[in-house]
Amino acid sequence: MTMKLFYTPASHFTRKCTVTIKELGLEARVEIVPTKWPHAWVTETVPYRSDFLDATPIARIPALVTEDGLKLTDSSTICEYLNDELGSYKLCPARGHERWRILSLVSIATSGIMEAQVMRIAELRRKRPDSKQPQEFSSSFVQKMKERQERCFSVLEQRHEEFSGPADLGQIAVGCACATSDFRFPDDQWRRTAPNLARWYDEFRERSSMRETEPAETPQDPDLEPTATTLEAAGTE
Ligand SMILES: N[C@@H](CCC(=O)N[C@@H](CS)C(=O)NCC(=O)O)C(=O)O
Repeated sequence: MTMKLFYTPASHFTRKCTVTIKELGLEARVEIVPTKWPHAWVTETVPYRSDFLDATPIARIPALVTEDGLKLTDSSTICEYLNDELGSYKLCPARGHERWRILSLVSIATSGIMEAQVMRIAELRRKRPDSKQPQEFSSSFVQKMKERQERCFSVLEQRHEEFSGPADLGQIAVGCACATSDFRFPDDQWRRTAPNLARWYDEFRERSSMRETEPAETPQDPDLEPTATTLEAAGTE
């Protein structure tokens, strides 16, 4: 049985996994299962494919079903599984200072920048179905997320010399986070905050694993727009 990775091309969390798969040469062992999301996912439980729900009760992508039937969610857990169990620790050693140094970069990129990016997008799309306001977002929340991103980019800039070695899980996560700032927030000034990091990223993005996984919009599926029944079941107003 091949592994199954539930995926959309817009998700930077999922891209961490697809870049890791390519860097480890595991493409033939993974079936990519595309998912389609209506924009309503931001505030509502939307209809999910049954195989996706079977793979993850969290209903977030990425989700990986392994060859022996383990169900893994969370991009960092999935990347560590691929590296540790199938990749002979090529992208992060099994233990010691170097492992934790690399994983500290993964956390800043994932729990810091990527989570802030997705929360900004979600907040900007917030709207109750019965609202007369075109948008209902909190400017201060959006600003808070932006400031979190800026702090993380500043720290990565201070650590830019750590990015000179061969590709590792930290570089992959940071590269995917930089890419989403360019893709979703082209007016952000992260390159000014982190000029040395930006120089590294402009080289890193030329790797075939990065070029072959460029972000694109999640396909929309009108058949997956929520119905009154699904909203009621989810307790949504
Ligand atoms: N911590 C998780 C975050 C995953 C996540 O937030 N995925 C987003 C897509 S980029 C998602 O599926 N959102 C749907 C939802 O929250 O309902 C990870 O690293 O994988």
